[in-house]
Amino acid sequence: MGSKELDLKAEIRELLMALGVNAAEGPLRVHSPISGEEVASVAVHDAETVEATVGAAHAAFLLWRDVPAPRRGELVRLLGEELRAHKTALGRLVSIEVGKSVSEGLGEVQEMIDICDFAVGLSRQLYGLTIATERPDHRMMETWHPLGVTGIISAFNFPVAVWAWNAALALVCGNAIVWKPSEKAPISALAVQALLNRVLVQSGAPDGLAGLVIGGREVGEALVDDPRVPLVSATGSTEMGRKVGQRLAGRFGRAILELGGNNAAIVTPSADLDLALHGVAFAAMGTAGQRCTTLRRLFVHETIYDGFVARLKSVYASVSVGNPLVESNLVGPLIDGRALESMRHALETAAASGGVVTGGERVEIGGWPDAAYVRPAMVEMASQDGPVLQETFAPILYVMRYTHLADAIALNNAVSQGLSSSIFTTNMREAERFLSGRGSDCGIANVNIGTSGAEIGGAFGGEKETGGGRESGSDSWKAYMRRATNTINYGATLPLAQGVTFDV
Ligand code: UN1
Repeated sequence: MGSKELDLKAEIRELLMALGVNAAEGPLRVHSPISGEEVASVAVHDAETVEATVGAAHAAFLLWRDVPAPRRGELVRLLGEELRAHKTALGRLVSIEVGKSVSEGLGEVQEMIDICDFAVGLSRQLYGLTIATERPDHRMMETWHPLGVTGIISAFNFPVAVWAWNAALALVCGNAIVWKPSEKAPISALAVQALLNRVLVQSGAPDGLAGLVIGGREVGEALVDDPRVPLVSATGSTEMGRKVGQRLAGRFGRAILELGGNNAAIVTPSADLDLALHGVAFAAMGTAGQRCTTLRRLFVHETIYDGFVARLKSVYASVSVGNPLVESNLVGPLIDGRALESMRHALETAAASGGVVTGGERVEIGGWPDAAYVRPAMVEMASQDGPVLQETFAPILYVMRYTHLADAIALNNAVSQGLSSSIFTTNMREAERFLSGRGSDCGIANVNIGTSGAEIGGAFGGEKETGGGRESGSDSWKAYMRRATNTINYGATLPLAQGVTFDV
């Protein structure tokens, strides 16, 4: 495909038509990172619209919470069907809007379908416990109830899948949702909202149950500050999460924060090195290093360091960088020029402190001077400091050597983020130690798999500055509901707990 022949603007128009989106034009200009060109412009909302959207969502919530959970699951089942039917078009739209490879764009929609399936099953499994009581003729139990309007703030890099994690769970839990997508990816959000709107109508869901608000900071703040929104799930930078978390804490709102990662992998002497090479390559370079789970730090045992790093360098030198719509290209563009600048800055800082940089050059892809393509960079560092301690949202892999596993684990943990981590080893003791309480301190710890590409069945999220939230699978649903403890006395007397007496 010659770059000049690609008319992304026209293709977006066609895709939106195929997906049934009728979006008003407006002042928010959308650029495809594939070409750097403006491909669409969409309308934005203001704080008043947010207020009205939340108001409608709250009214819908009051009705939706009374719908039996398995019936709520039926709505999410229909959403999953709609996504299956439009997987190709939506995946392509995601690829064009944020510059993912075709396979990753489709994978993102698959992740949405998967979480819908999960949530449908979950809609019959919102279990509470029955708990032994200390009093005769009493029963104690927990019940889980719908919480209210759930605000969802999503990032550009997974513009629709992370919304789906939250939306599918929130809806089966009996909540209404209001979504503020990234300003860099409003088109995919409009498309998903159009699909959802269809099934909302089809299933007779209350009006206003799922809202979409587009805009910048003031739109996000209006959502976060609204007292009718008891829970906000926000994905993005640690800086953004700190602000959102503090505003929510000020009004005792709940937060699910999924923020920065600075993920590491350890390659031990017993590792299957072919597998490790593959795992490291995908985790570090996939999605052009723009996943929160991207591998950013690599600790290689000194006895295998030279051979392994040499092989990795040749993979870095040969990986095909270019238009992500061409299937043979594994590394697409950065989201924009600012991302390119921060990558350049990190590499300069690393080099100034003695890091040996391979790659990282800007790559001109024919005819698109405004696009930000780079060759992924590897930086050999003598120690873990400076830019290694920060998350730069770009394909930079800092490589360091280690002697003792305990030191490598300590280095894995010695950053302020705590999302994902891996060990490549065939030694059972090493693997188990890494997974143990004194091993990796991250929310995700893997063996012989890279740091990225988690399945939806597990809880997703991390510790420390990653924000502490958990989304997606396992029992993450509990964060979207409120828990009530119920104690029932079916006897004729009133024994008090803790043996307290109060004879009136
Ligand atoms: C993100 O980058 O915000 O585990 C989410 C992964 C994907 C989700 C990433 N399933 O890499």
